[in-house]
Amino acid sequence: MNGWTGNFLRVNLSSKSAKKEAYSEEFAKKWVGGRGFAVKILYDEVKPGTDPLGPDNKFIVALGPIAGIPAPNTGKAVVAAKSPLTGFYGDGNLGTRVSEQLRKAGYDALIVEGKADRPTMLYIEDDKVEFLPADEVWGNGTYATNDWIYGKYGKGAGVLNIGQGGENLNRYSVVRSLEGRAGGRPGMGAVMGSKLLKAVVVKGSRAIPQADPQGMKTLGHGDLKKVGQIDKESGWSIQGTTGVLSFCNEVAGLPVRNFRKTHHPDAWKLDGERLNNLRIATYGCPNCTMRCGITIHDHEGREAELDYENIGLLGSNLEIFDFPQVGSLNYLCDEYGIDTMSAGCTLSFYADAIDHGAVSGDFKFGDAERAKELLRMAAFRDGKLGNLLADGSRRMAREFGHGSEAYAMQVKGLEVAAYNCKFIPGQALAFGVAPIGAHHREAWIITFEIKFTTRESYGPEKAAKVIELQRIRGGMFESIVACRFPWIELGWGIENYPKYFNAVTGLNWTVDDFWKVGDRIYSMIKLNFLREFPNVTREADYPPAVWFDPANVDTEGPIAGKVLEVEKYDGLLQHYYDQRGYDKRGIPTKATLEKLDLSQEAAVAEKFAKLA
Ligand code: PTT
Ligand code: SF4
Repeated sequence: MNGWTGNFLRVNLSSKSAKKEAYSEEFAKKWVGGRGFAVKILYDEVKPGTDPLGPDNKFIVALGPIAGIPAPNTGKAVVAAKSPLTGFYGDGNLGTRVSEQLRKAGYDALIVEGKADRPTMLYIEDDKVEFLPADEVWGNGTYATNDWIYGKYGKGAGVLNIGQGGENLNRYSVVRSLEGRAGGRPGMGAVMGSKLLKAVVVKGSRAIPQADPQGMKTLGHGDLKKVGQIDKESGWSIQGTTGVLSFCNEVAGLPVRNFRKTHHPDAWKLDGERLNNLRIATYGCPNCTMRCGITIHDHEGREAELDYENIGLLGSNLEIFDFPQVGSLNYLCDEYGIDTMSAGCTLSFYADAIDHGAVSGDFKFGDAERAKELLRMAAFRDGKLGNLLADGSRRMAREFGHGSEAYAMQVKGLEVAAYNCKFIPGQALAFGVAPIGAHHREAWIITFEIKFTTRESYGPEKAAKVIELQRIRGGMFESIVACRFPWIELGWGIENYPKYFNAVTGLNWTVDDFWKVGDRIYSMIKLNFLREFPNVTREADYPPAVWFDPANVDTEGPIAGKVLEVEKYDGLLQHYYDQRGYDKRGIPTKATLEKLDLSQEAAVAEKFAKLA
């Protein structure tokens, strides 16, 4: 089978056993890879009701046909499991050498089952699989763990590891890579921690099977150069993702004070220009000529990497407008291996809940030193407060009561990304219907909404745009497994990706073929949600209630006097369901599932939801 290795590696930590498992070409074409493989495997193998932090959950690292092949930005991997934060399918995408090394070792996915009897590092080298003790680094943060691994295996190995957040089962702990990246926002780090799996190290020495290796080499290397050139000419990576901060502030879309405010006069202190001035080093994922990772000295003098989401949620949203202090918060999240975004939203929720009298406490917006201490408590589950913080904003709100759930900034349990949609209806929809919870990965339509249509509209064109972007971002990029930035940031043509796919697989797909795969994946995630929560339907696709609250309007600025309107949002949601072929509850109809070649899954779904 060209393009795919045709094998998964299944490892059981309880029995310390490993086996290579072949999968069919039909499976490969139906699910493509990455998120497609992960959602299907988890749906088939992890029963509803399974404890996400128990041995029966499975931790998956999944790659796609172009992952690891030298071509624009292919050094990415999907990590997935049943999420301890949201209670259903969760995943993330991070830059790592595992992408190339696991494929060279001969596998397109790693499936980790069971639970080790002691802290363990999984070492994979082609056919060799070893279960090595990791007691020496258990309790360490990700930086020291990385150094320990570097010392043993050098910098060429593919590495995934967790920090104290994952070890202590913080529900939004992430997986980290040696490249300074982090992924798996909905608690994929905690799933590793629950299995006592501290790290995965992979080395591979085989060729990845390709239909036209020479053609792909020429195409891939040439395109890497072209993308690098476009980046240089456009200057995108001078500010990287952080270039968007001043735009968000200008258009009243910045999260400030737990999303209660949408802009701030001090926001310029955290903008991309200032960050670039403070830059001490630049990092990038493997196979990338854009290199968007910008590091600065944090308040304590350590090297900290900052992206827009981290600045928005650990900075402006906490009303901390001091770059080195925001750097420190980001550093601590990376060291502990917890998600900057959920951590930022959880802390901002806590400060807001204190402000609104839902709970008493001593944390105030703007208090960077206390925020550092709270992050530590969340990572270590230190005391009652640490335990609460480690569970994320939704669980905290349920504990606090007093109506605080309305301003816990989350959807389906996953905290909202750094875009304040108080009056950006299309992006509010994008968060509402993002399949794993409020992640911006699936669709980002803010410039379309503000520049190319009207912000006031709740019309079908916005639902159509969300679907178009979900197909590209959440469908295609997450299954072929490549970074979407060349396309989204530099305008690198979407048609290039089928070209790479066809060169490695020998198939003749067009972009349209990927849309069907993307729709199939989204339906599967939806079914995955539904079988866990059969009675939670349309309301699950609503953004946080505070965005609809007239008491929460801006009193000045571009959206003064405006918030989202419930009835109109509901109409927009209906446009989305209609265009997707979902019923009024937001469930794919039988006909939709059949059209997506999911008849078998439809038959099973009939057991927990009557399909329309
Ligand atoms: C992603 C999410 C993001 S998205 C950011 S910043 W961003 C945060 N980064 C974190 C971090 O750093 N440390 C930490 N402890 N927690 C963090 N949580 C947050 O995680 C990321 C880049 C970025 S930077 C983005 S938008 C794009 N995301 C892609 C994606 O999702 N898919 C894809 N095919 N290509 C993408 N390209 C870009 O990659 P999650 P990364 Mg991460 C330090 O994982 O769970 O998906 O959440 O991915 O390798 O770090 O690169 O302004
Ligand atoms: Fe990684 Fe940034 Fe390059 Fe994408 S553009 S591959 S996130 S360094």
